[in-house]
Amino acid sequence: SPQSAGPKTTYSLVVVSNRLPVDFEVAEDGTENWRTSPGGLVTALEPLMRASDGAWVGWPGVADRSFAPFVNDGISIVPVRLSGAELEDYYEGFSNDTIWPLYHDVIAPPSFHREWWEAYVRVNRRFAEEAAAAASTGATVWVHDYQLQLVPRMLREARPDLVIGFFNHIPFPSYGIYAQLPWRKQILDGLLGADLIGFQRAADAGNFSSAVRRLYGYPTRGVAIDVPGHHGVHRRVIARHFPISIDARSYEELARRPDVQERARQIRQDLGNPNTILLGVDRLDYTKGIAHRIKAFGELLEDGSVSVEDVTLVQVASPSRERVGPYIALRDEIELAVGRLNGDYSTISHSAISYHHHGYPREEMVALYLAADVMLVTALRDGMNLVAKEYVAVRFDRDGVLVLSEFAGAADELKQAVLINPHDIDGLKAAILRAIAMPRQERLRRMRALRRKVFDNDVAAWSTAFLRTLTEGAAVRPGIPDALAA
Ligand code: GDG
Repeated sequence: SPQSAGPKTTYSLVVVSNRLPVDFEVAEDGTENWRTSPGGLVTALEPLMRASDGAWVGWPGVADRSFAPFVNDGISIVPVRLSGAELEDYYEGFSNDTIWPLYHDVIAPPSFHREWWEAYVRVNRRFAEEAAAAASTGATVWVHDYQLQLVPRMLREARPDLVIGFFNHIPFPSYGIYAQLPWRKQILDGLLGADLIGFQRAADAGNFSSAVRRLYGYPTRGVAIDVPGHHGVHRRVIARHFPISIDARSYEELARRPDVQERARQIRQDLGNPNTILLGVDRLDYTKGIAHRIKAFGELLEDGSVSVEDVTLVQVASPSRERVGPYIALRDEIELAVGRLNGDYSTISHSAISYHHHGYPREEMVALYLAADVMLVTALRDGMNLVAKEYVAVRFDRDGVLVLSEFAGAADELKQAVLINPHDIDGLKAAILRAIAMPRQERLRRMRALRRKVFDNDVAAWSTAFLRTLTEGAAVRPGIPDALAA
């Protein structure tokens, strides 16, 4: 087991996120253990946390269980307890059925329930208390995502000595949409407790600043917001974009492995050797535009532009939020559409859509990316979309075409992709046909440019830029005694 006892009690860098980088699991035979979930965030922060004596505060993935802090793989883990009822109200309710749909431009209608909000406040307070207890004097605390927007303010009240950063992984909506939120002022105030608030796109940061102006009237200048504090001393809060990325090199390394390449060949063969493999990889989420993609592909089959012998769509829809109402309805909708298309067009030897409601190991995902001639990212709204970047990182052969929604944050950087508006089904169909027929020279030219973008701004560059801006800003922050800002 990678864990060992005896962690120290305070740390100079504390990361706070809803989920820990480790999950507590109980197997069917009752055995219990910790499993590392190797996300990009962990990969990016691991070296920094080891070097600077860090701790990670978060929920371990099971309700109604308390765990003592422990060390896993050199990182101190501080588990936060959630009850089953809190999980329903704070996480499935307020986080995933109020904030998530609202911040994704109300693609699904957000539900507003006062008891969900109360649970959100209560759970945010618990995270803030755990983080405050784990942080040494003058420590840097980095809070992540929409589940924990009240934590920065709560932390600042308890610990004015701390340097506090917040990163929002999802979009921040325009004021007209944000204004629907009954607790719109409280959420802004919660976020403004941070010294630095990071967003995926410049437009998200702009939306946030304009909500602050509209609801609080605080003056903003560029990325700086002047927040009145105690005794007439103003704090300068920075709200700007830091587009997140992936550990590009590790994806390329996987793609270069002979067994992964062999698996990619096998996939193509098992699909009946079509000329073109189209691929979609998403959590099964209504923000990802899976239905739009299937509709466009279905019309291409219907009007005879493509045939199932020539083109197969592989769709991985990994299970997600399966107890939240709109997600249950979405699954039915998608699977009805897939079933219809396959019923109408598949032959014994060739499927129209090869559909998979599964999570796969990363090796299998990389083999799928390698096998795919065209990657379809058709999100209706997406903070960034890491799948687009992973596809690019994997294609060391510089081949493959990325079709990318303008509404994904990634479109700000990945301009050499074939950019589409997923609501425009005719435009999407034309883009798919264009991608299928794109000459090799053009594919190579575009992919080379895309790869430069992704490798130049990998996830290590992202976290370094965020933390440098956070700590450098804190050193010159007005209103904080130098001794604390050092
Ligand atoms: C949020 C924001 C933002 C998916 N299925 C499997 C699997 N995945 C992996 C992908 C990718 C990740 O999950 C999904 O990341 P995305 O960025 O595409 O989307 P969200 O989950 O919605 O993430 C998003 C992100 O936060 C980071 O800030 O980019 O906009 O919504 O890495 O590869 N991985 C494996 N098996 C699967 O079946 N192994």
